[in-house]
Amino acid sequence: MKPTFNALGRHILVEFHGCSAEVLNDVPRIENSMINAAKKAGATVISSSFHHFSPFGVSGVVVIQESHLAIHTWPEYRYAAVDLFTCGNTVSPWISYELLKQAFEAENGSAIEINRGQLELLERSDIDVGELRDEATQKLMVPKYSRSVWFTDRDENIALSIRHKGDRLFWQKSPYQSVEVYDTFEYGKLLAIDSKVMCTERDEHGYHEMITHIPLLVHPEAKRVLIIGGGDGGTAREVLRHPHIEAVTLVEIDAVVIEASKQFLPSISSAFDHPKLNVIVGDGIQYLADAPAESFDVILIDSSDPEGPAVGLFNPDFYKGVYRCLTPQGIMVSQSESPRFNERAMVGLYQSLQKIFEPEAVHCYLAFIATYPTGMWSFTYATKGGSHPLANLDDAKATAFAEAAGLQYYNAAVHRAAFALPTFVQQMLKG
Ligand code: SPD
Repeated sequence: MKPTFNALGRHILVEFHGCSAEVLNDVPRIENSMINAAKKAGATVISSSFHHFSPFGVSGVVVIQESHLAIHTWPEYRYAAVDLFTCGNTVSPWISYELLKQAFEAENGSAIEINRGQLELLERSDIDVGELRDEATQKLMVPKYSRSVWFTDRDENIALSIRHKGDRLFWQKSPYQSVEVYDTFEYGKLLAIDSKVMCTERDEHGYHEMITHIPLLVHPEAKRVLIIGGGDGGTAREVLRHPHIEAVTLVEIDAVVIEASKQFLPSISSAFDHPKLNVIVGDGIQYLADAPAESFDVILIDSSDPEGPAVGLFNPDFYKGVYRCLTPQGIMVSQSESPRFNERAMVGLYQSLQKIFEPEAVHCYLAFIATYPTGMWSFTYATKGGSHPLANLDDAKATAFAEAAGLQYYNAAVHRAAFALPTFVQQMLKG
């Protein structure tokens, strides 16, 4: 059918009401829907750029050879504002309209169409633009499809965004949380829980080496290790590098985290079949409550952030159980969030542990984790029998271990330096 408009372009301004709030907050889903809507309408997609807004909403644009499709969403109002702007008569923007209405599960859609560059108001020049194009410009004109889609880990005030390849490799809502895997450009595969980065292939080493080797190179003779959380397997992999360890128990509440990691993060989950590793899918809090006293030499709390199922892993009662289950020379380390991203959790845990262990038996240390918001991450170390994390370190042994194991972050100097806290962190911990 011949187009009825007599203009250079068609601009359709769309209002979608009563949409699914969940869909409107989902960056990859919106990007995929917009690209699909552009393609099905007959457009040639050149690039896309989509970001998450804090605390809610997505903003993005799909550039097409025939102009663009743009969107901004307000999930809290179940509302999306969409612009469909197409030039020429080869694209049918109303097809995009219908597809997006379905994709966003909109109860109502309305739109107005404006003709842009009405021909009766324009005067065509004689210049043949084609003659003005040199060879280099012509090469640039060949459309090359590129996507700019971002995963964002944020709270109300701070966010970290990482660009990924656009598709979500894994997404499952378990009974506890939402588990996702993305393929990022700079950090390899990324595992996220409830939209927070848990680990990435490229910089997981800092976190997993520091939560593990600090206590294991200080404890005189650890044999039995308990990991609470750690469903990606990275901490277990590091623990099992120590040949004197006889048994490792890993208690992860969410089987979906283990499955996603086994499927998409093989370098991190590589120890799951190790004969010394006993994996229990269950509640770590209950497990510890039922465990015999003095049953572990080292306990590592490799939790997600204190939301959802991990809230209890920041509770003082849980750490009373940790204390009870440690052997007399036992050491525990817990991931304790970022001084800037979650000061309350970090300081709260430190102060609770000082009450449960002796005040001088508790030490905070830091590591640089580029893919966690602010990049500065803390761990809290507590010892039952007085093993000081620096006085009890044998540097030569730590160096030999780190070299033989081919570690990427931990070494004896980093071990010592990690306990040197910036003044503002010292002040936070003093309360
Ligand atoms: N905000 C990120 C906190 C994640 C801490 N645990 C990560 C699990 C990696 N094994």
